[in-house]
Amino acid sequence: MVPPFKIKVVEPIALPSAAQRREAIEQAGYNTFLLRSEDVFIDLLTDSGTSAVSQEQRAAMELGDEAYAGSRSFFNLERAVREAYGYRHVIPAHQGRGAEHLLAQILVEPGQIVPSNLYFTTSREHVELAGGVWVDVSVPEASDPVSRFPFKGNIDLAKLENVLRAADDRIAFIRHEACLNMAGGQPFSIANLAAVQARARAHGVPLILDATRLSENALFVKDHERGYARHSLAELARTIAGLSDGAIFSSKKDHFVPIGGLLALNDDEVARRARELVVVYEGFPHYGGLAGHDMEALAVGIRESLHEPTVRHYVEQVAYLGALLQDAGVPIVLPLGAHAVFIDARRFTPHIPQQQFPAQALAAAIYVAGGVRTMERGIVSGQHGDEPYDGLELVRLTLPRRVYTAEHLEYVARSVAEVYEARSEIPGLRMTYAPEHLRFFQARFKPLAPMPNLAQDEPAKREIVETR
Ligand code: P71
Repeated sequence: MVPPFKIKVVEPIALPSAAQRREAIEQAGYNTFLLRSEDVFIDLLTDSGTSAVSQEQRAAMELGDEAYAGSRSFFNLERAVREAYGYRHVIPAHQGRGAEHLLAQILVEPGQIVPSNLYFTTSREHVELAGGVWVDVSVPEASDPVSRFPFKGNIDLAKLENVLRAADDRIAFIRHEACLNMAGGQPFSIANLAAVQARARAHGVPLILDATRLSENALFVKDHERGYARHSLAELARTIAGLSDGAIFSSKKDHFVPIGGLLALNDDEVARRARELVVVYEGFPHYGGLAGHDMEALAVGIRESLHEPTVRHYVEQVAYLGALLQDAGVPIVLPLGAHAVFIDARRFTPHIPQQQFPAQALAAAIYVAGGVRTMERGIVSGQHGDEPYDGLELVRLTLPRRVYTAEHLEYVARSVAEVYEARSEIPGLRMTYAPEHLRFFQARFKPLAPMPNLAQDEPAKREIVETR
């Protein structure tokens, strides 16, 4: 699909030399989070806060009301959230995890359970810091990288019912994540969400959405769930949100803002407690850690997130990159999800045992080969303490929205294909430093054998002109 926008402001990028890349990844402890962005050519680390803002967002930012309390920009944001999703109470937060923190502090008592589809790192951490216990109730297809099931974001209703029966009065809330990040970004169906809601009601338990990437979930529903083909994304977003009691949003994704998050609720008492806590951790309830201009950009971004050509173009970009990688024989997770192509490191580097961090090693190798930054989503991110882990072992190539062109994606695919040719030479890693919380962000590694010389400066790459 031809992009439904044209580019007006650009940021120069350049490929560092092969020697610089090798030096940079070593300095970064073979952790792509620890690279400097100046050492990165194409940055597919995350779609979080990295999207391009629109001219309408920039114009709205000029009108930001920076009043500490009663900011006009807050009321604009509140109106946008109510119109798009229908929630009654809107509490801004500095980003998604700020909202997760408030929610966990309010709803989770020590020993209580949060059933959820798979996990998200920060969501789980906040539940556990509040003394809660995370229980996975995802469908089995979510953890199967070769299953073509289109709704890997669904909750397994039998698993959920078992948890609810066994622990009726110890359930804090049910968490249902849109475009399930750790599975590969695949959606839930509205039918599944409605069935989860019915069970939540029957047991008197709140159902909270992680509504991050809700707009792409709505598009997948429109395209793949029977009965919704004629619905607009706006109608679908209202329907989805209307099946829940509340939501957290990391607005840094499909709301096109560099910073921002939301806690949206229908229950008056929960919202009152959230407003009590927001002043302790985020700021006055009329800004929650955001500037007035941030809230203006977010209000506009929420409306843009329901513009079908914009969302469709993005999802098709992901599909395009996925198809290029498949053509090169690279094993990826299917079906393709919302925001990223996930390489299956177990099949890419079968010679590296999981204890030697194959996805982490592969992400480092991909950087060295072409200056492309990706993210490990395997044992480093997923293992909890000393618990055994034999889950997914993936490298995520995440697309910022409205940022890269088809040529960038073709370069990425060529670069990964080169690594695939030399895959047997990629060494495993050993971890030399592991922080206590969310270790993947800052852990450090050393290769168990020298990294192969993947970093050729092939002619196509050398043509790139240094601009600074
Ligand atoms: C992503 C991120 C950002 C991230 C966070 C933690 C580790 C690595 C990267 C953030 C999400 C998310 C979902 C479903 C809540 C958050 C937290 N994703 N829910 O995918 O995907 O939001 O980052 O705004 O605090 O790169 P926050």
